[in-house]
Amino acid sequence: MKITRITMRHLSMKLRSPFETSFGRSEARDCLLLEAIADDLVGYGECVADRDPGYSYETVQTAWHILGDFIIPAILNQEILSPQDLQSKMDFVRGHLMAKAGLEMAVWDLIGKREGRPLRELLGGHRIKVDVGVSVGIQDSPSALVRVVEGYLAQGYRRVKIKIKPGKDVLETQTIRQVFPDLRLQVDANSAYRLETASVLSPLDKLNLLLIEQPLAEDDLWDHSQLQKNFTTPICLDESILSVRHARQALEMKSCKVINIKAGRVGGLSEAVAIHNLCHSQQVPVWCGGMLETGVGRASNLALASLPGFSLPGDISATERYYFEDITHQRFSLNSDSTITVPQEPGLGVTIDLQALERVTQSKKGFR
Ligand code: OSB
Ligand code: MG
Repeated sequence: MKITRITMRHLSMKLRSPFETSFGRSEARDCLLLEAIADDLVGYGECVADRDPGYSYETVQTAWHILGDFIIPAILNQEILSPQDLQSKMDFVRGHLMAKAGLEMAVWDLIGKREGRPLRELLGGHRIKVDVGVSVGIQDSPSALVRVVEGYLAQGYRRVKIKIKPGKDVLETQTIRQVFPDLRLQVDANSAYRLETASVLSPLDKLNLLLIEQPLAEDDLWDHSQLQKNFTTPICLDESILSVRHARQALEMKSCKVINIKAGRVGGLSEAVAIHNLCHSQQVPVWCGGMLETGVGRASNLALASLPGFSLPGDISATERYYFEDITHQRFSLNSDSTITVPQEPGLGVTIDLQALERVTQSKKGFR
């Protein structure tokens, strides 16, 4: 296929409630939406870089620059044979994996629409619904946290992740465990500790957690391997895994026992599937992480999480957990068994509410 036109938009969507992690607090979620036209088909892709460089060095503005000034000019009107072919055409750009992943998603959507097949099927997924959980931001007090978790349990979520940071970690997690003894519970530190300071987390090892996510630095595999030796609870890596090579090295070094896969973080769905395949072949559990996506990115996450190796619930929640209004006509809701149904329509399986899209568009740029 040849992509003849692309529109790139900077979106800002107000969150229903502020989301706080160890790297900061946000009231709104920014991202880029790519609209790619090939023949008479329109494909969409979400680039999950945020406004601030807190989770990753990439931001909406770096992605805007890399896509607009380098990647889009290089691929426009070129024959693109497959997502892999697109990746080889983007190879001249070092890093900037979220920018690349956003465009790759639009190409997957176009391929699915051209072939009349849902993304789930293109990726090799079989599940028609996937187990999900909710990621709960840092709250003002342990009792506030209990109330928020209670609210999500009342909505039907059966797995909860709580964000932690130094000073808001052990007491918070112990409190939740005490109030909800059987809850499937995990924590995420987003790189807030160092090997020397992570010993404060040792009481967590007695709380029957599913996993402890990304306690140490984003560029560190070695110290995670040292930390994992002191914990029975599996360490799960998020920020540290940017490629299938990192995943292989992390497993060889025993830096983790579980991997969180986000297509945006690893440069796209192709690399995400490769990491899944590696882990699946070694019986290493993986799960689908989230980046507070719009309906576009959520559809992509659901398709990815339908692959057989995704054996733990994903950070994929219902639309209403994030936004009052979304940019897709489809709103995702939680089934009574704490699952969300995977879209079945061709490509991502979502259609865009153009009026809603205009309301959240901060700026846009067209290429042809
Ligand atoms: O570390 O998993 C993370 C959101 C933004 C950036 C990083 C993370 C998160 C989440 C939210 O935990 C997961 C979701 O989309 O529900
Ligand atoms: Mg994480």
